[in-house]
Amino acid sequence: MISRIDLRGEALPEGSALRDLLPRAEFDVEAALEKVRPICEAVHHRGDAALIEYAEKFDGVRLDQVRVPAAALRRALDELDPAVRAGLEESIRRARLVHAAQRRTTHTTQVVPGGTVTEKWIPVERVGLYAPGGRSVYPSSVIMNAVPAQEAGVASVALASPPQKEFGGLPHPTILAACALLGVDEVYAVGGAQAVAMFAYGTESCAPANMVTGPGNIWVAAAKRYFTGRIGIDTEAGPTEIAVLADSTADPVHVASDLISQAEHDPLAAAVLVTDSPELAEAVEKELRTQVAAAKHVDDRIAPALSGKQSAIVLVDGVEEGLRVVDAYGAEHLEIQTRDAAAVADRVRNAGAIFVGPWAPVSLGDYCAGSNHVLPTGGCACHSSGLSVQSFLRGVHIVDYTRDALAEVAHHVVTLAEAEDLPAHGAAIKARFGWKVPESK
Ligand code: HSO
Ligand code: ZN
Repeated sequence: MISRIDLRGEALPEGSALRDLLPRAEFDVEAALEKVRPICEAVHHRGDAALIEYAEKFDGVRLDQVRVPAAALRRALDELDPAVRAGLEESIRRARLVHAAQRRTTHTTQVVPGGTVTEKWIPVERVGLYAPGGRSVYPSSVIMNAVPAQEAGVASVALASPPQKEFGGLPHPTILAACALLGVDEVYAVGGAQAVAMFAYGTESCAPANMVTGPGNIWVAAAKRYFTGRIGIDTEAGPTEIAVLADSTADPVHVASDLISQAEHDPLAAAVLVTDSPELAEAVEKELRTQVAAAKHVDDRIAPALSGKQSAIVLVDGVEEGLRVVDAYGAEHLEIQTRDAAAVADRVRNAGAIFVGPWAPVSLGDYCAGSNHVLPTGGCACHSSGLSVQSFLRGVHIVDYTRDALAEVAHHVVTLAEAEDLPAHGAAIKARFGWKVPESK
C-alpha cells in the first residue's frame, strides 16, 4: 500500500540531492496556464456575461446574476446545523485570538538626530477570497482566509465559490453560513479560474481586488500564476502533505490515522513517515491496512494517495538524520512524534506548520487549534510561510530628514550616485545646498 525508502547505512546526501530522493506529487501549474488564459481574457472583455456562460458550461447552472443575495446568506445561517455552527464559532474564536496577536505596530527608528525612518503597516484595500466547491467544500478554509484578512484591517473582503446545481445555483450552504458568521457579506457564485479573473479585473457586479487568496484546484492555481504581478496572491496551494517524524515512542495507531487524515483530501495528497524505528514502520503499515479498510473515500482518494509515488515510509539512522530529511522535504504539515518532541520541533527549519507530540494532530490545526491551515505545499515551506495577518499588510517606510541630517550624509549619497554613473541622483542632493556638496563634518 505505501512504499518504503531506506536511507539507512550510508551518509545522507546534501541539499537538493537529498530532496530528490524524497517522494513528491507532480502538480504542473505551467501546463494548465494555457487553458486558463482564454478564460481570463473572456472575463476581461465580457465581464459578468462571461462569468454566467462559464457557470453554465462548467457548473451546469443558469444564473441571472453572480452576486449572492443577502437573504441567501441569512437563510444559510438560519438553516445551519447548530452543532456545526458551534464548531465554526469556536474555530473562528480561536483563529481570531492567534491572528489578532500577529498585528504589527508602527515602529520609528531614529537613524541620526533629525533623521527617522518609520515603518508603518497598511492593510491591502480589497481582498477576494476563493472557496472551492465540489469535493472540497471547506467552510474551515473560509475561516482561515477571512480571519487574517479581517484582523489585518482589510476594509473590503469578498468571497467567490462555485455555483452548485443542487443548491439552485448558489454556493454550498455551509460556505454561505460561514460567510454570514464571519461578517463577509459580499459573496459571488463564481468558481475556478474565472473567479480569480473576476477579482483581478473586476466586472460590472464585482469591483477589482488587490489580492486573491484561498485554496483551489489546478485551474485556480494557474489563474493565480497568470495574474501574479498584477494582484497579490497567497502561495500556490498544491495537494495537501503530511510528514511525520517519529521514533519508537510513537503510537502507530496515531501515526497511521494522521497519515490517512490528510490522504483523505486528494488522490495526489502526500503522506510521508520518517522514522528510525523499523518496528514502528512495520506497525504503522499494519495499522494503515486496518484503518483504511474502515475508512470512507478510500478508492477515490486515500488508497491512491497512500500508494502514489508522493507517499512513503522513509527509514533513517536516527532522529538527527530524520531532521535532515524533513528539512529537505519542507512539508506543509509536520508532526513530531518523538522523545522530547518540543526540543526536536524547535530544531526544524522547513515546514509550513509543526505539530508537537501526541496531542496535536494535523486535524486539530485544520479546524480548531487557532493556527492557520493555509500553508505552503510542494516544498515552498523552504521559502514561504502560511497565510497570516502579515500576508495582507504592506510595510511602508516613511523617511523624514531635516536639513542638517541630510547635509551630514550628502557627500556619501553624491559619491555613491557617481560610482553608479547616476549624476542626476547626486544633483538632487546638491540642488538643495546651492548646487554644492555640503562639507562633511
Ligand atoms: N488540511 C487542509 C485543510 C483542510 N482540512 C480543510 C480540512 N478542511 C490543508 O491544510
Ligand atoms: Zn485537512
